Amino acid sequence: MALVKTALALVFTATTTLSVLQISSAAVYKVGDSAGWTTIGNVDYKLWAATKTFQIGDIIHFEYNSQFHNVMRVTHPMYKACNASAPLATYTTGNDSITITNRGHHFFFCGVPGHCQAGQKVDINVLRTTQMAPTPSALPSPPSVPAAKVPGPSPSNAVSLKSLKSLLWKLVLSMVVFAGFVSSAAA
Ligand SMILES: [Cu+2]
Repeated sequence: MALVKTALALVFTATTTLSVLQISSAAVYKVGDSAGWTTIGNVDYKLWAATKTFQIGDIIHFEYNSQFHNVMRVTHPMYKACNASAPLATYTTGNDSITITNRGHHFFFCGVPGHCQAGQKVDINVLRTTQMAPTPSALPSPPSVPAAKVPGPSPSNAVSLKSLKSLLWKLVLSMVVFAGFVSSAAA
């Protein structure tokens, strides 16, 4: 039975490793990538957001010249109307990191008059589906994204973590099978 215990211990270790990876795989997204948070160059923040898959725990990073811009988190109606009269939160450092803690839409715009109207606004949408626990049916499939337009520089460490995770899952599965085999053989 020592073998079973060893196998179970290995399963536990691998599972723990997986949960740690789950936490550490949070990505940091710089809004607008190299352009940052600006009205210069007509950055398409809608397209920028569409090329990302935001998850809970991810960090949204706004980088801008605080003399000319700011970041306001607002409701959907305020977002649509570019109404900066009563923001839910205001960030003004020029180097603002906002951690996403819940699902759904997170609406941001620049509160400087005219900037939101000029397109300095972004909708960070955290979908219900995750890689680890996919919820079947219920949800409409996410809208297809014209991925070809921008070679989205998705964080490369997230990609390698994903493959590492799938590898670990295979390991866990094989060990579970192994443990089952050993215990049935021992019985
Ligand atoms: Cu601005």
